[in-house]
Amino acid sequence: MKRTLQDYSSGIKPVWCPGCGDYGVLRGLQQAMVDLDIVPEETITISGIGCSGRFSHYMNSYNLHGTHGRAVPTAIGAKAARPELTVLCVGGDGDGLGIGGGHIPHAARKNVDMTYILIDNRIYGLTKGQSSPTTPIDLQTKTAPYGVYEEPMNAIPIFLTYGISFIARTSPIQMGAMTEILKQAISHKGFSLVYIMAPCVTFPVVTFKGLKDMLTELPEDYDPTDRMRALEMAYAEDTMYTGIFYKVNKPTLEDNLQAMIRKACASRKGEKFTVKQMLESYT
Ligand SMILES: Cc1ncc(C[n+]2csc(CCOP(=O)(O)OP(=O)(O)O)c2C)c(N)n1
Ligand code: SF4
Ligand SMILES: [Mg+2]
Repeated sequence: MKRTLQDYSSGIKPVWCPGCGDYGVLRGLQQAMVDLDIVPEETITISGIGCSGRFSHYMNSYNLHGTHGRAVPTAIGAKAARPELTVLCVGGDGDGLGIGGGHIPHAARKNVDMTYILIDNRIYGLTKGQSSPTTPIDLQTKTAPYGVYEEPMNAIPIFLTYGISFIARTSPIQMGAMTEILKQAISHKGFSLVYIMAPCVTFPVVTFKGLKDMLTELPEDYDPTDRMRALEMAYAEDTMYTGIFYKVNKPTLEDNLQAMIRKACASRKGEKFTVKQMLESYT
């Protein structure tokens, strides 16, 4: 029997503020899972700390609500230990670009087969409105009463130079396109990063209306294998492009680990090696 949205919901009622952009992202993700017929029992959702970090409570999957900025390395560990699982990782602009920003290039280098959903509301929502790495310059926030004086981060060019094998930007204001992108990201063999612009309505920096004016879909003839063109589009100043910026196939962490295991086994020429022997070899 075909699964429905309910099959991907934990049944816990979200505590997000009414109108929060995270509701739309959750709905789009669950719809993508219905469409792909993903098995909930073969899925793990790992999230960081933040309002976006609550995702793991609301998904019907194995779930782990980890520590601030550490969702990505936790997800890498989950995939390395259980390669058969669909691994979803969710975090905010603070979680993923601030405290946790240093983990993304390593997930990219390893090309871990997981999907990272980074929800950018340009503010620290959970902790009540401090500036984040993407808060616009001059905006007054709880931590910048005279206005933000640092330049906001433009993350898509950074992700392109990290060599992430699937990079997209989207928003719940483009629900159909966002769901389609999430489907492609989950189906991608390798590290897929879906950057989602979604408003925090309680400490608003971007609004649904503002996003409508700000976002433009990449042109139909856009070639997502052209990294230099992707950089150009990511640096566009007149609009913020959405769609799949870059997509390439390359070996994943799982491919490389399996190859390494085969190499190690061949070098031991069939010799049996117990865990006890291995532990004793370190003493
Ligand atoms: C090590 C550590 N530092 C700081 C915090 C406090 N803290 C919790 S969530 C958060 C920022 C959340 O912002 P973001 O990642 O953008 O998520 P949002 O709430 O906007 O979805 C901070 C600073 C923490 N929990 N742990
Ligand atoms: S504080 Fe902002 S991000 Fe957090 S639940 Fe409320 S609207 Fe959403
Ligand atoms: Mg945020």
